[in-house]
Amino acid sequence: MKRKLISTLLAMSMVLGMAACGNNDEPASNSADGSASEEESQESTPADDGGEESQSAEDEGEDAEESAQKGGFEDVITIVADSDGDPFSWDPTSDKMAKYIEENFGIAFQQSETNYYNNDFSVLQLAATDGALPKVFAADILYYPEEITQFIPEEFVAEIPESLLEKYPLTKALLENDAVSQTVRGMYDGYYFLPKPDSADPNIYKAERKGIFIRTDWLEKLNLEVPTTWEEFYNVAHAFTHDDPDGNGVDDTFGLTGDGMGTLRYFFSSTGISNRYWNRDADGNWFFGAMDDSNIEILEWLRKMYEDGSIDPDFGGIKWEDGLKTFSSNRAGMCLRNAGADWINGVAVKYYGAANEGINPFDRLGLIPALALKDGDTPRMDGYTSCMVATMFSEDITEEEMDRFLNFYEYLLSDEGKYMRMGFEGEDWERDADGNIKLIRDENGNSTAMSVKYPCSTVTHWPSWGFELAAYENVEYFDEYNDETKALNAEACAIRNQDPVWPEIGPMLIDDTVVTDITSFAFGSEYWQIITGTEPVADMFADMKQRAIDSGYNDAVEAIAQYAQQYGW
Ligand SMILES: [Ca+2]
Repeated sequence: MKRKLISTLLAMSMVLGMAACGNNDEPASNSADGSASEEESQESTPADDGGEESQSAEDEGEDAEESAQKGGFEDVITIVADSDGDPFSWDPTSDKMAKYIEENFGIAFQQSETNYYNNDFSVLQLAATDGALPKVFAADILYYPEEITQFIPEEFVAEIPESLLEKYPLTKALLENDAVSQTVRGMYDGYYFLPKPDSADPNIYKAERKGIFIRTDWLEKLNLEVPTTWEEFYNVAHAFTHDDPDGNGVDDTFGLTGDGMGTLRYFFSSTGISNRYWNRDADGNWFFGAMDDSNIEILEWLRKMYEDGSIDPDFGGIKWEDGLKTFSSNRAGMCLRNAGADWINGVAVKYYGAANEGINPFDRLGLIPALALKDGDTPRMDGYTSCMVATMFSEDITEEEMDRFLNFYEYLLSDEGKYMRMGFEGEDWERDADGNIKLIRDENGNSTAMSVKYPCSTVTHWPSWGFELAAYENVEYFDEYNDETKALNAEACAIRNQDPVWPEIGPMLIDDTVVTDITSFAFGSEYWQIITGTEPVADMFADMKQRAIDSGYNDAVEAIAQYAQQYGW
């Protein structure tokens, strides 16, 4: 992800309103794909708000092999492009993957100068106003809604004709299942981008990939279970702090560390409200989740934890590396962090495992994937709405070029094509008799370093950041603890996916100062002040709300209501 963005977003990570894909950081280890994005993020909700299952990946895959044309192109079209990944280079004489794409899909890609991965969005915006956009480019629409609110009405980008989409059922299904695409279609009456979600398979991560890593060996020692409610969470944190879970006779441990309120607020969706985003009540009124009084109950539990000394005193402003360091040094029993398959493996191997040699980290680590408000309630996590990258076409792309690109994109979505991001079958990976994908390793045990062996390989990344491959249980993806990682991830997803809390998409796409000005109101640090405060939680919460209203909250609500009326949200 974009390095410059990271600092900006860290500064913004506790703000209201925007998609706030902040707290972006170094990806966890990822053996098969050097460019895994780690986005604290949002992701495509099914357009129907999650009510219906979409077609399974397998079914779609079978259709795809017929829908994408492979081979039979008489010429090679060169398309200037940007994939929102490491800049690629293109040399079919030395890069087998580039050669393969030219031969089978009739495309040669040329890396654009806009190079969004390493440049500010302003470079892309300038190219847009100069009529110099690359034919294909990708950038984060939820960071930069201008891509929608400016690029589409000013006709910097081309509409994707529905007649073309008819040829590509997987691509069409992806658009139809993507809530952001559907919201934009409702606003501008057409498809103007291809979504690049974190996972091309919407059935894996229906909810945000957040988790609280927990020491299961400590739980066992104290005869406790992995907590599922806020009260149990409180009790476990208390026991980890006061009951000597490591059994050394010294009072030297505590309950919770992690990466701060920005992530913890995802767990507030136990209330049924998305704390970090805009919501609508039963009467259709818009409200920002962090303003809702239902949060008081959770803040009360956290206040008690703070008073007990069972939450890291630096939690409010902690950096994720420091939280992981504390956790890995066996001082804290729980650690809040991103927790998709990639991060589960990263925490277990790169952090906990590296600091505790000679043990299997999965003998000690479990995961709290979501919490329920009360006993008997379903644990809930925010629905995954994508910190999503949009792949767009410049207005001067020809229909033939777009068709050629869409054909390649369709192939990448197919069951065969999606494994191209792991290289080639028989060379970089192989399929065993049971259909499991295994990495082919050299005598030192190393699998293919994609960006080294195939310098063009980021051109296979348009359909997603590849998190589906990290999650699929039948795909070997990690060098260490592959099976343990996938099993724990699947267990966590099964809980989070039960009943995600879906935030509203429309307000994420608003580019209006009345709404964005209120983003300077820092709910994360306000919440931390309440947790660490001495006045009653409810009083401090009411005081916070009043100050948010004084800084323009009601105007933002009204503006959103107007946009909602205009666009039919
Ligand atoms: Ca101890």
